Amino acid sequence: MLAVIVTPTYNEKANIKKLIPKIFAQKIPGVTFKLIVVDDNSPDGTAKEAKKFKNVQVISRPAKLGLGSAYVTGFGEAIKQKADVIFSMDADLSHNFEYAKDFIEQIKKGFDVVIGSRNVPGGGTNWPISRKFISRGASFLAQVILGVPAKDLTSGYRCYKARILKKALNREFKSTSYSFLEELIYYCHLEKAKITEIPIFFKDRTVGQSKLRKMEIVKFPFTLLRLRLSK
Ligand SMILES: Nc1nc2c(ncn2[C@@H]2O[C@H](COP(=O)(O)OP(=O)(O)OP(=O)(O)O)[C@@H](O)[C@H]2O)c(=O)[nH]1
Ligand SMILES: [Mg+2]
Repeated sequence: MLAVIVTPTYNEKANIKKLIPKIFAQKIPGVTFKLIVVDDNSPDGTAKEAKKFKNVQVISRPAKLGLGSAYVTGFGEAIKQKADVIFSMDADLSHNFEYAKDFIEQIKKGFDVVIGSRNVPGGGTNWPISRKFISRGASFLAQVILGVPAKDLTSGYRCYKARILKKALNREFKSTSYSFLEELIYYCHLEKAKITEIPIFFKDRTVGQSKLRKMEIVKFPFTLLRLRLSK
């Protein structure tokens, strides 16, 4: 099984050099891992750092074009390389790749999409209560408005069967930024994907800056409604 991990980066030099060895330290019998880093010309030299490692492909884009569009680029490349399953994960060490075996276990059970969830028993974050509240609220709204049966719809840590991802990506996307993640899981759901969640502990970044803008959070409910009403 070829499992390609796609991670978008913008100014994650210090994090990426720790993340890559942690990814390749994971060994699952019968599974080959490959990593695709989609970097948006990070001024801190993230791309150059990532290129020092083997089994890592770096796609360098000319400018900061958004998280969603970085995923589209990386997923497209993974599909082209005949990946069987495709992981999405952040580069800032918030997502621990030790969970890879739990994701793969669910894929082997027959699920099409596995979400690394902070909102199921055993999962969580070390966020302050205010951010927990925003994240929970966003996931709840997404669940109610989009009708996707999962408790953590804003989580970017996921594993998809390539077949379902390819189908979902064929749809017309409205978002190029963070809400791309909700749009994608919604389209997977419309494609009748079998979706499940595994508990993950999300560790807040300790290095580098957040790229999530406040405006993105404010616009979120409207983005969901627009999505739901258009399909
Ligand atoms: N290529 C690319 N990567 C991006 C862009 N925006 C964010 N990222 C990356 O996407 C991942 C998630 O972004 P974060 O800023 O960590 O977002 P977050 O996890 O919601 O917020 P914090 O971790 O609290 O800062 C990180 O690996 C970022 O470097 C972008 O425009 N282009
Ligand atoms: Mg982060």
